[in-house]
Amino acid sequence: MSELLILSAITDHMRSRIEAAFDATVLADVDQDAWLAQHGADVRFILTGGHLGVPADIFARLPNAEIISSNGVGYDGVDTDAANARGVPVCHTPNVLNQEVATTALMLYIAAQRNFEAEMANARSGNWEKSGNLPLARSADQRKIGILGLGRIGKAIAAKLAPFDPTIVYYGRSRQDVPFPYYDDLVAMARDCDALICVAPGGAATHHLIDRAVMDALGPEGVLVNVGRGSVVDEVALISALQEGRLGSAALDVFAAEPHIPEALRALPNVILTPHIGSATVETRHAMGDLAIDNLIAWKNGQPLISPVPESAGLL
Ligand code: 8YV
Repeated sequence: MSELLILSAITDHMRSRIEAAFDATVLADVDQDAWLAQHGADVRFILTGGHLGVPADIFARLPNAEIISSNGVGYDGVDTDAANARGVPVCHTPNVLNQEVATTALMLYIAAQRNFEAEMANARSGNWEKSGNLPLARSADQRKIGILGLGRIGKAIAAKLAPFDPTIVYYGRSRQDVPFPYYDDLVAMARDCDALICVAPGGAATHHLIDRAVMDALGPEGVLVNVGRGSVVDEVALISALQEGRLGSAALDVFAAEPHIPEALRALPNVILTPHIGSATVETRHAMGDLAIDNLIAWKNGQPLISPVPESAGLL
């Protein structure tokens, strides 16, 4: 008997909370096929991550699944149509990571703007003493910054940028009641901006939204920051834009086929790359894990889910 099946990596903190509340199995710890054949029908609750979701072949072997809790705000890997078709609600972990991801965006923006990685390398390598200073960087202050995806995290990014006295503008599906000018055309916004910060979710609606035209509009001095999803950026177009100097620089935390980063991208001097660390701190992963588990406990106790995804609204 195992009522909870865990598909994603969990922290020690999550493990101890789960052990106290559930009879649980981590799928990676067992012989998957044999275990699913023997215990699949016992599983009522699923814990997974937003990239992995619940693979269709596994979901099919969990006929009595009642709830999917996805540890992350983005849930593009979770097939919500398949879950809806089976009447299984999905929940995720919004809000608790807003500040952390905003900090990551800010770090990347400043690092790109101020050429921080190359400056650090110039000092550490001893080249400063031999060859002197690098060309001057561009200030991170008083820039016009476009945000793609002005949701909860996008607004936190705007707030964290405030001391840099930026002009914030945004592009998204619709105009919002916010004090920032709205663009209904991403290319036009990119043309007007010094930097574009992408915090858009993944999925079909945002796939390759940042294409060659957007990069060319951002231009040879422009900075592209991506802390949303790699799928939003046309990575092939990005590599050539950076190689050809049509785009100034990019600072990326997310990639099209994680954890793979194309060699051509890694070889470029005008990129800053981090391995999807947007929410990766002890404190924030603790809070995300708690919310993912609290949703499962609420469901088990017959209480309302704390943070269901909008697509599940019809089931609740
Ligand atoms: C994590 C994220 O990498 O929450 C998200 O959508 O992209 C990150 O916080 C991921 O969710 C961990 O499962």
